Amino acid sequence: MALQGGVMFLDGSQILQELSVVRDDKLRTLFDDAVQVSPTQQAVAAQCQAGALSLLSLIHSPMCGFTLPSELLDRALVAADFPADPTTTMDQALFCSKIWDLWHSIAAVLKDKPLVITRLDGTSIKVLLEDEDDFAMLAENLFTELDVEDTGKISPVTLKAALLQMGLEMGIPVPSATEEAEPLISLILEKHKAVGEIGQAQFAKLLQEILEDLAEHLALHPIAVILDVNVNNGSELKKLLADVELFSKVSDKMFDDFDSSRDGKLSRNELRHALESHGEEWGLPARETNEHVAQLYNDLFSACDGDNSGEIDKKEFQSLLREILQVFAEKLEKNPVFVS
Ligand SMILES: [Ca+2]
Ligand SMILES: [Ca+2]
Repeated sequence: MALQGGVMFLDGSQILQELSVVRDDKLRTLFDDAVQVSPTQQAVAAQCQAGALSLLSLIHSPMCGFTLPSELLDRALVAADFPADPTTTMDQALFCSKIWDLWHSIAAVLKDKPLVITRLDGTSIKVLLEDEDDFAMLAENLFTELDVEDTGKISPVTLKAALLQMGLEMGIPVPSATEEAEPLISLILEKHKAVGEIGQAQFAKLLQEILEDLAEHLALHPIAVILDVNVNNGSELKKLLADVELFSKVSDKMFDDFDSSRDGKLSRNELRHALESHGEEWGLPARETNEHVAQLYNDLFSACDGDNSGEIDKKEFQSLLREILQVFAEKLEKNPVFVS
């Protein structure tokens, strides 16, 4: 599992790796568990999904308490042709093979749309508390913001708002990121309940106690949260490249846009105009910048004009575009780009 700056990158390869060592008897045990939980045959299928999830525990992930987003699981269930009807009965062999398919589907879905996960284990909260000046400043700012009427007193219920405002960035589990946040925060706030309105000093003291408690709890029971970032790992590009028909369409559409004379050929000028008109959005240097850049544009034309006819036809354009996009796809696979 790739660790990048405290985040984990779940792209399905971890599941495939673990599945390669899962033995049949593990799957059969899952079936037995499912039957035991619900002895009736009809209920077995309903338990299959739970069984499938419990396979997560077989996948030795350092992430504690991580569950797949239901939307992702639903996609995988459909892809694996997993019986959606809870009255479907499955025997052991079918159950095992379906679970197996489901996990491969989950890996495939993750490959398409990897998840970026971070682990809240109280470390960042502790770091924050260690620096007394920083913490005092934070508490003061939060208090000022919450004291909207500027009375110097706030209701203790606003402590929750303070925590939410600190948010994931400071290592606080928030309900928008994890289901575990709400009960945990309620539990801890309940322990540090204040009566009546509180002033700034008391607010800072309470907040510190709450954070200490929260950090301690997270250290014992870390929570994995999915970060709201998209990952471009080149898989979309690869799909485009693999789909010959679609790729042709995309390439021809681009070609037609570039071919202003509509003669089905790109002249040197047409390619130059096309690149220049998109230059800024693509981050290309202007052709006039210097001789070296002008040469680059010439070289690109020559590279594209495979038969040296002085013009680029659709086929030549397509093969160059393919080459360029392939390089992008490979680079993105090695170094995915995170987009917030
Ligand atoms: Ca033309
Ligand atoms: Ca040519």
